[in-house]
Amino acid sequence: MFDKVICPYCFTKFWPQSIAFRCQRRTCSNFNEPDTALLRFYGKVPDDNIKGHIIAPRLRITTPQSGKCDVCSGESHTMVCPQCHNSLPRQLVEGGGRIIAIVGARNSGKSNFITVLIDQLQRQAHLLGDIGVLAIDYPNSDKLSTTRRYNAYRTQLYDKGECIEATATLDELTRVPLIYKLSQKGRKPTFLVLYDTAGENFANIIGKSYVADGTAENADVKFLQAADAIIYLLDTFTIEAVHDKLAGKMQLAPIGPANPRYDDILGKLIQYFDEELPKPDRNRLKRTPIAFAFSKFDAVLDDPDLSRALPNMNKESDSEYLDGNGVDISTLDAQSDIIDAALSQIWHENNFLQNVKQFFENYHFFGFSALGGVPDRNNRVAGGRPRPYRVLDPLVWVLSRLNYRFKLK
Ligand SMILES: Nc1nc2c(ncn2[C@@H]2O[C@H](COP(=O)(O)OP(=O)(O)O)[C@@H](O)[C@H]2O)c(=O)[nH]1
Ligand SMILES: [Mg+2]
Ligand SMILES: [Zn+2]
Ligand SMILES: [Zn+2]
Repeated sequence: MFDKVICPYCFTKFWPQSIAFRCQRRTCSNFNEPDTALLRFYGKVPDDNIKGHIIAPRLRITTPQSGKCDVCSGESHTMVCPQCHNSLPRQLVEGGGRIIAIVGARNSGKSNFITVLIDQLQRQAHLLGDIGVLAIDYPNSDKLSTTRRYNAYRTQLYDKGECIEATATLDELTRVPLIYKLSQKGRKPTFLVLYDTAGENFANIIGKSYVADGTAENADVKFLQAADAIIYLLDTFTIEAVHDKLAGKMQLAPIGPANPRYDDILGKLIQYFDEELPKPDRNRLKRTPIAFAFSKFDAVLDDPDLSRALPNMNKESDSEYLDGNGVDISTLDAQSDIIDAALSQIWHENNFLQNVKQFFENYHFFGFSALGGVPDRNNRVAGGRPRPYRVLDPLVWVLSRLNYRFKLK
């Protein structure tokens, strides 16, 4: 009858009946009490405006609409995770919405992808069918708000024409995803949960908790396990054959510990899943739709030698459904096959392919470009603004796997 809810912050699963609330009445005598769970999660207070007494879960048989404060008796409608106390969108709790996780190692192109993806969704979602897109903002926190943070990216990329560079700082905001709700009439909503972490998190956490002491208590692994579908970004410039060809003209760093291969972390993750996950969890993950999306494809398609490996792919022919005539998923299958063939027959990436294919049962490959060209030395986007190529494809495929109904060809 009920589905468990997955918190998009701490990835704990809980029954919706055991949701907690936050009393935000200023007159509540516990309004200023320290929130130890939130402190533990962030290591410090993420925003002074997030305040109020936590109304603990009670034994209930249905999902409550509100909670009554045990201190001031006021009613609160602000739902929070019973574990980490972050605010949760009501529809995620009540509707059992699904979660699409977008992840990638450092420098895989996440920030630029996210910025362009949301712009494209806002402009083009109608071409896919009646899909609505809505930013989910953190209540009472401008600092953590999806809209504010997205607009900062957007201003940089679209208004100033500057590429977003690899995230350097490790602040508490890297633990707060941008969250968007995708809705379609008659369907449960889907939440896009976008973590633009300073990639080191992704690598180090695995390094520390898996390789060093062998435990699984790390956020990234939990995140992947909890998601209903995954978009996994991979840095095309660290495919060896591509790197060999472009390193000179683009002054790319050598592949090594500071600039690891695109499948470095993925290989470790798969090894971990194979060896350590309990069987039911492993089987669920194996069936999870996963889109392997190679970023920065502009540079590959602009190179006459490299592009020969990719027949029928070129920057001038973007995703077919953008003509408004409907979605034909077989065009995405064809793209996946082209990339699969290039990886196996021309770029000699058989080890990666073997790893993916022996573990995942529901995968697809994509090549996309957020920017459409290589940024110049001053980090300005070629042509002054992004010219995206096949940016929506991974999401469209994943949504088709989650049984979205598109406008059909
Ligand atoms: N040629 C090209 N380079 C890109 C593109 N997207 C990102 N890059 C490059 O990759 C770097 C890292 O991208 P970013 O989005 O910050 O990656 P993140 O660390 O995963 O968030 C940028 O500074 C750009 O130099 C693209 O679409 N085309
Ligand atoms: Mg980034
Ligand atoms: Zn939580
Ligand atoms: Zn109160």
